[in-house]
Amino acid sequence: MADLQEHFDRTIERDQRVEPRDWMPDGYRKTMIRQIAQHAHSEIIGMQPEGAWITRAPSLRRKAILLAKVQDEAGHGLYLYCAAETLGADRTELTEMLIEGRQKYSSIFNYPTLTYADVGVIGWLVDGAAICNQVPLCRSSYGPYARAMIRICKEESFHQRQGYELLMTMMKRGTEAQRAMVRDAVDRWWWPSLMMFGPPDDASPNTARSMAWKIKRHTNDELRQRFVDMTVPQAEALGVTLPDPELRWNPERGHHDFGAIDWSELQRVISGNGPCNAERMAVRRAAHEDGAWVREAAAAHARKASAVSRQ
Ligand code: FAQ
Repeated sequence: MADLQEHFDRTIERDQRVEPRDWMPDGYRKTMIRQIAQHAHSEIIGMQPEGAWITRAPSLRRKAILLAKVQDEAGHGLYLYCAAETLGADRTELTEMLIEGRQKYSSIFNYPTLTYADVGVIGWLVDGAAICNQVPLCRSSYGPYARAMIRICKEESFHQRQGYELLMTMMKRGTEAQRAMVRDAVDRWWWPSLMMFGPPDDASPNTARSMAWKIKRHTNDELRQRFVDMTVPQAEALGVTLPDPELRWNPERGHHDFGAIDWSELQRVISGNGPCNAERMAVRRAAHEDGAWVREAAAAHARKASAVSRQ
């Protein structure tokens, strides 16, 4: 046992990857399953806010782009569930935990998408925040998760660019009404995007442990700051004002200062009381129930195929 622990510690210390068949402490396995499952659930629930606009996209080109993006999110979810399975988690159980409200998904997907500008702002800010958070996770200590992140980040980067390009079009070549839609969407999504990075470091129960295990490479506040610094010049190029009067460059810190985040809002949303939590869960539950016949048919087909191969 001491040998196994020592081997694990050395793997982490040397920045090598922990692989599915390696021994790992129970706490590490539990933490990995929690984070990967929450991440997978976020991708799957995250299809809903933008998916609602597929039938109302303003052109064939926008519809094709949005369809591709939402399909990517489904792919990311499935990919991540596979990574959780390498740790011994059961995908059916994970889905049940989600639809029974026993496992979390990102707070950001509990806000409504009111206009098509929201599709652009989700791409720009939400995927932008996701990239900021996930690029360092390509070096996460658990091999299957780190490798999944590499592909996912490439696709997230396309998602971010399509959102920014959509907003650029609306701001630079659109009507005054379209510019107003963008400004309104930015006002509504800015603060929730900052909350995606999780609670502040001094109120984050998991950060210290996850940093020591190199599951997380940066703290929640470090990544939040990186996101703000990255986004401010992009907002300037777009010609939109971020809704924070305290946002300004601080030459001494070499970073932007920003206003206080309303952490009670994050708590409310995480605990199920955001604007769309009930709707998101109802849609997910209905999709699961409607899909029961597909799962049964696939299982019956697999049974038949294995009976034939045994003959
Ligand atoms: N929402 O101690 P910490 C996407 C939970 S991107 C809900 O700081 P940790 C792409 C936290 O899980 C979004 N819950 O936790 C996309 C923990 O829960 P517990 C998904 C939150 O793990 C774009 C508790 O609070 N990305 O889907 C949130 O060290 C567009 C205490 O927090 C990922 O999941 C929150 N915002 O750090 C798709 C990235 N923040 O233990 C569609 C991977 C915290 O009580 C469209 N995950 N919690 O059950 C991570 O990097 C980390 O898990 C953090 C949280 C940074 C999210």
